[in-house]
Amino acid sequence: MMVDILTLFPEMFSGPFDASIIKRAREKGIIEINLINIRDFSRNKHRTVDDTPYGGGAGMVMAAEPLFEALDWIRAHRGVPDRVILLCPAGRTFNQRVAAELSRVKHLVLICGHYEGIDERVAEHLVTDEISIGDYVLTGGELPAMVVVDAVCRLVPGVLGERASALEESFNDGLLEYPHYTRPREYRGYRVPEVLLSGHHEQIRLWRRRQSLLRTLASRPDLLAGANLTDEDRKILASVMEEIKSLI
Ligand code: 4GX
Repeated sequence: MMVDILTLFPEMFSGPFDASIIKRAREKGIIEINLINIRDFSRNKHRTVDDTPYGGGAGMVMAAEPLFEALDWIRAHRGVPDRVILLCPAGRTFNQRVAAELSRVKHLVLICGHYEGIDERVAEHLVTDEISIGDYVLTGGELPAMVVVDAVCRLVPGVLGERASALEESFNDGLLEYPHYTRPREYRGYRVPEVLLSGHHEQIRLWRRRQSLLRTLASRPDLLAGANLTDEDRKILASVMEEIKSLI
């Protein structure tokens, strides 16, 4: 997969994309991430990329020209991208389903906006998708771009190890994770649940599934509606509900 990121601050990306899993995926050539400075496509002598808004008002607006020029350059040198994504508060909210969808294409372009916003002609004639990472206001589109690239790239085949990606496929069925423990079995008097030390694989599986269901019910009940529940899960949940009824 190729990801071209259009930004005024390419240096912001060095940390997250040069460590851990994304670093290894880039080294292996599974993903190629290119940082493109929008300022390089400004045609005026001061290399400006923003201007005052038509109609007046406070603040500055990112001009259309450098972004259209940058997209022309991308099309000429790297081919026509599958998606041109603008990170902005008005976009559809990013989630795992959107990440999975984007992980199946070959070439993404992400545009990171600044100031009060971008000349509307960019959204109208250049952008295919507008994405928001959530309802809060950031200073620019760079952090959202990092979030999107991280979540998308880990789903590209070969980026995670075989074990991790098998887990990703089959496992939690839209539920929260069960709690994890490692050595020692007792730390400052805090003990690891006995069942995990028992070696009874079936009991451990049931305990973990019940923990996933309990956690989801307690912290994110909204997820249960979209979860992939088995008959066994429904039985576990029914017994949990009976237990709650007996308490009240
Ligand atoms: N999820 N922001 C972008 C500037 C801007 C405004 C309009 C394009 C159009 C955000 C978010 C977010 C603040 C990034 C405004 N760019 N982006 N920026 N939340 O708050 O994606």
